[in-house]
Amino acid sequence: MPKVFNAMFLFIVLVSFSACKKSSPTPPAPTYNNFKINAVTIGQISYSTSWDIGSDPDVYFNIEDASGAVLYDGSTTYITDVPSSQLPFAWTLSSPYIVPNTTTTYYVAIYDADTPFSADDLIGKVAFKIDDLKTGYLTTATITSGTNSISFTGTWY
Ligand SMILES: [Ca+2]
Repeated sequence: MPKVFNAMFLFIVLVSFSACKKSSPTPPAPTYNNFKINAVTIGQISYSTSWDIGSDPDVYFNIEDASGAVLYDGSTTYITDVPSSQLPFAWTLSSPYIVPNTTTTYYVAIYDADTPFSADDLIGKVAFKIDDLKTGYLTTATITSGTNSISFTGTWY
């Protein structure tokens, strides 16, 4: 029965070929629900105010909400006597800051540390909203407010 044999042979060949065909795995859909900030750079601050008598400001930043509540406290890691020539100055956060809500406006608030001599001077606040980065799902942003400029880099997840 050569015809049956041929048909069976063809069948086996076809089955073998289709078994060899690899289905390309579908890559997992990227997740863009949340954002964590890994690093903040102070690009520029105002020097029109003389922040400290006889020396440059001792700079740190907080992340604050609209009411001024401190969400990320950088006051313990200020940099002493920062001249304009030392900017931009980059901080890598010891642990990434998870932005609570991508649709809420938060602030990078830049200070001159004066404690314990007097209250810290607010140099300026720069507002940001993570949803503004959603066009192109940027992971870095530079934001300027008046004479103050910051940038941050982070990760979507
Ligand atoms: Ca001061």
